[in-house]
Amino acid sequence: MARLLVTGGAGFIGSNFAHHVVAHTDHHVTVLDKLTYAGNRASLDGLPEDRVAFVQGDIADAPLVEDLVADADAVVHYAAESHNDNSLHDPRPFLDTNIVGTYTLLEAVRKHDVRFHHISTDEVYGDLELDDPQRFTESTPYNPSSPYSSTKAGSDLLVRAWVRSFGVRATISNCSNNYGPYQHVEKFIPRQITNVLRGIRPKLYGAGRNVRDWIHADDHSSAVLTILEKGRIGETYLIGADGERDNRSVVELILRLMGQPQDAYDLVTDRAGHDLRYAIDSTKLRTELGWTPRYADFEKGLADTIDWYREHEAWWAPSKDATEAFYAEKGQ
Ligand code: NAD
Ligand code: TDX
Repeated sequence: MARLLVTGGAGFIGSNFAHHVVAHTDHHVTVLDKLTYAGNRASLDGLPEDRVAFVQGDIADAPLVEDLVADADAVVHYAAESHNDNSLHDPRPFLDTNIVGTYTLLEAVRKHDVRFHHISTDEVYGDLELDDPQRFTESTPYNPSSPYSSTKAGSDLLVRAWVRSFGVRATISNCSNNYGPYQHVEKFIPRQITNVLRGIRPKLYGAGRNVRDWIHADDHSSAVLTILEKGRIGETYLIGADGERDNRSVVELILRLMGQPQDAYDLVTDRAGHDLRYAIDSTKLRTELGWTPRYADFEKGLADTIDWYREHEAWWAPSKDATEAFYAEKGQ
């Protein structure tokens, strides 16, 4: 049994990880989460109190972070400002949390010699043309486009520097787009599902040609556990499940699964600097560490996710109106 400090564990992927750890290991989890607009304590409901502790706080609060890190065997760092559209509107919190927060954690794990796993994104690599036969690999040069992805890229580089300069025992993973339960309604898939549930037409940015490489959040969790257990210190692993789809086909699938006409969506103002395509080559993780995803069938995973939002309106309804008001102001 290990004691894991999970930052951002009340967010989408961090809470999925807490559920996964409780179901598949005997590790103890302490969640450190600020509960920003994106955090939801209810995402941890139902987890046993003797397995999961919750601390509300900021990863940039050095004394708090030091206390918690001193008691942990490993830190799994999910906490971040995570939404590209917000980063275009107000970049500052992205610098505070993604850069200064990560720095604060690195100093604490350095002092207490605690194993660190840094969660990052494929967006640090920029984007690909639609017809590019290449996908991102661990050696693709960094080329981030947005304030969000540039702060994630900055945090990755801090981790690499702390490994090399100070001998911190860290690994990094860069994952593609996640879907599944507990995702905030500002994000693409939950926004469209909850729009349909509310009788609002789904909104596609631009022409809807942009491609994302979808992975179920539970597969992301199993990959992170694999890296924690078997990953080589100082290494980066790309996580992906060969799930490339363009946004238009995802909206059409949601509409079909929800019994609506497949053209019942609106094309709206495009995102500034909108990355065209992400695609992950996860060969290193699969061949070196033996990981494979469980959710091979995107349509089935999406249908389960639609059911989850249908059944958990009390979880998402409090955020829906404010999220739609934010988008409406921008014509999206
Ligand atoms: P999210 O926005 O749903 O959750 C982020 C969580 O971090 C929230 O609970 C929030 O309260 C917390 N948080 C924010 N600032 C904090 C601070 N200063 N101190 C403590 N807690 C703070 O994000 P997510 O989609 O779950 O993403 C989690 C991580 O995974 C991020 O690092 C993100 O970059 C990365 N990632 C996400 C995706 C994706 O598809 N969502 C893909 C690849 C990588
Ligand atoms: O209403 C929408 N309509 C639309 O067409 C929204 C909210 C999004 N989109 C498009 C933009 C993207 O091409 O859908 C795609 C997915 O958008 P987001 O859910 O905002 O995700 P993305 O910008 O791709 O970033 C996500 O994956 C990588 C996460 O939010 C990041 O945290 C992660 O790093």
